[in-house]
Amino acid sequence: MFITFEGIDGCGKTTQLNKVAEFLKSQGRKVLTLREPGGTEISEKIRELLLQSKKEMHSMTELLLFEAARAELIDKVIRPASKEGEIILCDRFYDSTLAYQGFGREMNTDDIRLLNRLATGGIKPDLTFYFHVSLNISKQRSSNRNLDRMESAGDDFFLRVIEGFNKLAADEPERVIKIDASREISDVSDDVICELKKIL
Ligand code: T5A
Repeated sequence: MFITFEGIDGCGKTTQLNKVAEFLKSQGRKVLTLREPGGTEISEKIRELLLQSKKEMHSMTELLLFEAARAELIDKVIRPASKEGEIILCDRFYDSTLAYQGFGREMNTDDIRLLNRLATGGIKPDLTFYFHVSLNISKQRSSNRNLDRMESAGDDFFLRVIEGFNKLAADEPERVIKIDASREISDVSDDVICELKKIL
C-alpha cells in the first residue's frame, strides 16, 4: 500500500505521517517513510538545489527537477519496496507538483500529468490524505523558521496552491481524503487513523 500526505507548507502533514507510522508499527506492520523531493542520494541533492538555492529558477527547470527527483525515488526505493509488500508513507508526491507548479506557477496541468506519468512509470498512491488549512494557519505554523525558496513565493501563489489541492481532492474523492487540519494535532490524527482503519 502506498499512502501520500499532501497540503500546503506548515499544514501539519509531517506530524501526521509520523503518527500514522507509529500506529502502523504498533500493529506489527512493516512501514517505510519517505519524503519528496528526497529519499535517495541524488533526490536529496536535487532537494537542496530546489529549496535552498537563493538563485532565481525558471519554472520549467523547477518542474523538471521535481520530476527528476521523483523518477529516482520511484526507481531506487518505491518500486522495490512495493514488491516487498511494505506500507509506504510519502510526505508529498505528484499532487504537490500539480498544486504548486500547475496551479501555483500556472503551468499547463496536462503537461504536468504527462511528466508525472513518465517519472512514476504509472505508480499511483492508493490513498492520499490532504491536510487542509488556511494560508493564515500555514503562515503561523511556519513562522518560527527560515523560509526556503518555495516558501518565499508570496500569498497569491499559495492561495492558488490551496485552490489546486481543493480541486484535486474534489476530482478524486475515492483516493484523496480531505482532512480539516486547522484543529488540534490529536483531533486531526484521530480522523486520519479512523480513515486508515476503514481501508486496512
Ligand atoms: N514542492 C514539492 C513542489 O513545489 N512541487 C513538488 O512536486 C513537491 C514534491 C517541500 C517544498 O517543495 C514544494 C512544496 C514545499 O514548498 P516540504 O519539506 O514538504 O517542502 O516542506 P513543508 O511542506 O514546508 O513541510 P513541513 O514539514 O515544514 O510542514 P508540514 O509537514 O506541513 O508540517 P509539520 O508537521 O512539520 O508541522 C509544522 C509545524 O506546525 C506544528 C508542528 O508541531 C510544527 O511546529 N503543527 C501543528 N500546530 C498546531 N496544530 C496542528 N494540528 C499542528 N500540526 C502541526
